[in-house]
Amino acid sequence: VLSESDKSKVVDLANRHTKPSGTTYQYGTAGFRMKADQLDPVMFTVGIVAALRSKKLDSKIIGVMVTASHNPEEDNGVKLVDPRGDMLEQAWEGYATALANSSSPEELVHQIHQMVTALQIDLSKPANVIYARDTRPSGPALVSALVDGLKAAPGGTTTYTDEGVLTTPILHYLVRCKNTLGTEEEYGVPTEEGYYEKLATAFKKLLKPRGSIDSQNAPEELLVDCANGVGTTATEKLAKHLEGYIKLIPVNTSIDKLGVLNKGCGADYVKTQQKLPPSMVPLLQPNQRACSLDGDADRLMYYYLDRNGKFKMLDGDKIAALVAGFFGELMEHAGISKEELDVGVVQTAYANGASTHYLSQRVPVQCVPTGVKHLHHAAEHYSIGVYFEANGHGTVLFSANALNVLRRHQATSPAQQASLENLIALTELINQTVGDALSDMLLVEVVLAYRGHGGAEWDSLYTDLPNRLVKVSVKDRGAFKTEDAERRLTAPQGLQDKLDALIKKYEGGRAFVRPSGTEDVVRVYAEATHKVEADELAFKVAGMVYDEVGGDPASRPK
Ligand code: G16
Repeated sequence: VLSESDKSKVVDLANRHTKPSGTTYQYGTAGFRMKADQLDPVMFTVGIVAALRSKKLDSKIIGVMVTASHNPEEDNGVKLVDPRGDMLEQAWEGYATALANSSSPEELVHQIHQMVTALQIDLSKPANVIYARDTRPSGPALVSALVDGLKAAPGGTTTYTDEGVLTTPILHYLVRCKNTLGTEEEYGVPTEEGYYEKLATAFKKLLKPRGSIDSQNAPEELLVDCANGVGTTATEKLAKHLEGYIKLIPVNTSIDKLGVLNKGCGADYVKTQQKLPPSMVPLLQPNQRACSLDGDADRLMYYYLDRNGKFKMLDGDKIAALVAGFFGELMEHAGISKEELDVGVVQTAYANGASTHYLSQRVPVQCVPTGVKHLHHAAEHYSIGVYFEANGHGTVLFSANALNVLRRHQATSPAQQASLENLIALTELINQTVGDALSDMLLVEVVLAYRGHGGAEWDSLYTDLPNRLVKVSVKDRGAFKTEDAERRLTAPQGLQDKLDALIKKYEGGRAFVRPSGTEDVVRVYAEATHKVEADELAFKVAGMVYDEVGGDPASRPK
């Protein structure tokens, strides 16, 4: 299938990006992710895959995002974005992995040949790709490797555009906007400014200017921990569009300083440490809420200090509970029945048991494996699909039918009409392509303002079961296999039985073990009725995990 000149182009360029022997790459939870200094050859092959994906989909625009999100600054990663702005179709992950693991340029040519034949890709079609990166210092060099891959793509011309330094959700937004431009499904103005404008316009429709009744409960200002990452510029730009409505105050904004990205701050810090980022301590007052983004601004964690100044966390589960209830309420107020539009929630095994209990009494709730790609697809089965991971990664999806129902619905009173307009504005405010911290933040503020609630009232929807997350470094995390949406282990053999026997001893005990798809660790989650027991259970399980497969003795959980 590949012409001789195509083959030599691939070989020539691949020679500049050879894979170190002994390294194995895997398209994981959120694409390829590892120490940045190992990624060069992967970036090259991802460039080829992106171009082939575009050719396969009639030259539609494919996105490539270079980021390692919440991971440490020295990591980096790359993920592919499909034409509607969602994650790469899973069937292609295997091809991306096979190309990345080619042991030589000639082997790479062979793998491309296999892929093109199996997928019947018409190579003569042009390809269109856009890419962006987060603020990591390793980004520019990795982007050069990506561009070499795009240049190496066989067949018709590959056109590519550098969208610069952007948040992950903005890149997803751009991909969808560009692919739908001029169609009935037009999603928005395909520019970064277009994104801010779209969010701000919807927010202003929902929350009338300060001074009017609707907005009296909105905070004067909101502290936004930007994790010293790309969320800083996005928050600053969005803030300008929201002047007079809400004042966003970015904190942790050192994007040019080395070594501080996600360090002691950001959404992952808050979720795993269950405490305020130290930089927030002098800034936050009792009864005040604030939020944290992660390194590429696709995760959001809220928190507040109660009236005694005690830290309280409002995670992705709490956001799901807040938002799902709000849609139910607005639909009722707009005169839209549950038969016309169903609301459903998608979670993962990390969802706090109390949140699952609370939500299940109100709406259908589904549990899927970790990774936005899994949640997103499950949420598409509902008219209004709310999906959030406990770590704050999520969004709300509206089906095509839901949008039609909203457009056609005839309100019978001014109050119904107002609720209907609010529902329609929410479809504009919420990023439909992927979890988006900034869009989710505005959504939360809208719901709280409507209800006249602050952090404490929101928090009181249900009380989290005490829980603990532990990472275990083991020799081979590949030895751990799971089933039942990652809630049970099938390998190593016999370990799940031992875990079951242990968990039974704890009141309200629940625990599971799964290999991470973004870090070289095994994750352990445990919850129980009492905090000490949740902690003890987590560490006992972690010890069992370590003892099963071994690893660095220094990292045996204590
Ligand atoms: C990524 C994924 C999330 C996932 C997280 C942790 O987040 O997008 O869906 O929850 O990794 O995954 P794992 O436990 O497999 O390491 P992010 O924000 O880093 O892109």
